[in-house]
Amino acid sequence: MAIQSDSMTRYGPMFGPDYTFLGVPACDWQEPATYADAEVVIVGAPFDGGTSHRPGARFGPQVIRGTDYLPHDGSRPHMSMRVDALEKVKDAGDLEVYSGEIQRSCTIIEDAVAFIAKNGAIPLILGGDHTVTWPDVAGVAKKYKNISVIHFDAHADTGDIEFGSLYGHGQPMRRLIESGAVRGDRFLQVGLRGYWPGPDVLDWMADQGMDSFHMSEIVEKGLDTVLDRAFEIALDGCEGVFLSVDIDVCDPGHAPGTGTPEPGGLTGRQLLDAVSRICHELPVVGMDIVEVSPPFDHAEITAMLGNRVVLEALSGMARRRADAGGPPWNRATPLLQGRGTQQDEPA
Ligand SMILES: [Mn+2]
Repeated sequence: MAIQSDSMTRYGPMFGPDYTFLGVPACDWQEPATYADAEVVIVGAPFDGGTSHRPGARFGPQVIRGTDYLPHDGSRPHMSMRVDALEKVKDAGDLEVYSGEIQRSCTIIEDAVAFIAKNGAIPLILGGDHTVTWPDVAGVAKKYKNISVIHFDAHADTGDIEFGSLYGHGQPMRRLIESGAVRGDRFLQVGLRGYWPGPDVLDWMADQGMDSFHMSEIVEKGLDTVLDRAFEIALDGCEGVFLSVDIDVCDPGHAPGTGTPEPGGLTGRQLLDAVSRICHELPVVGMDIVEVSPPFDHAEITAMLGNRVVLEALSGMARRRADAGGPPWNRATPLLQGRGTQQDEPA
């Protein structure tokens, strides 16, 4: 069904007060002039109508935007990377999506994401459950013909029909491959574990040429080795990378506030490092973070991690931009090297 983009308006955060991601300037996704100077446009997709178990991710955008103890002043200089994560970021608010209408909501999200991408910004979508990655990636794929996807998750999300439906948070990756939006052999998955999906779905994934890294392989080889391999595949003949982060890739001890927690995952530290590396070393053209479910969170653990995943991604992108115009930054650079008033005073 066709939803006209002009039927949409900036809604503001759909659940809660109307504030932007840590105070960055607001923009209107339908008015490209309002984000012409931005590299990244944040947009909320507060949709959790595709959940198979615990809902609540519709409240994700609100907490990801605001869970931070520092002033929400639209500026976050990264201590070691020496760039301001928020310098070229604007926030378009939440799309008006109704969790009871899955296809209509997905169409609204895809239209907005495609429009933002075509107008030159990197869409960064705050979910919402993982259903939204189907329209997120499909929207970005309308601009870039050849994209690869790096997908952090406990679950493969490659189910075919679940609960009698083709659409839900367990199936977006299958829909993306079947529709031709992304090639199966350019689909990288990191952090899989638990007891779903079953052998028939794993057979289908193998037939598509997917590269899916189970936690046991990550533990055996090390996360950096797995990422190096994923980077090679992701860059092979691709114009850009879409990064999709399901917060349940982390162990429930690090991210309890999520709908389908699975023990034995990554640490928060590992996820932040991986996201930072990806956004610094790869041409990321779109990103989403999904499955943060505040009603199941404890002490804002998951909300804080979600906020930092976004900040580390933005810092990595800002550092990539800075590297292009000057001496590249090195992860091993000591924090205080080259700093101090004596070195910094103009001649
Ligand atoms: Mn998922």
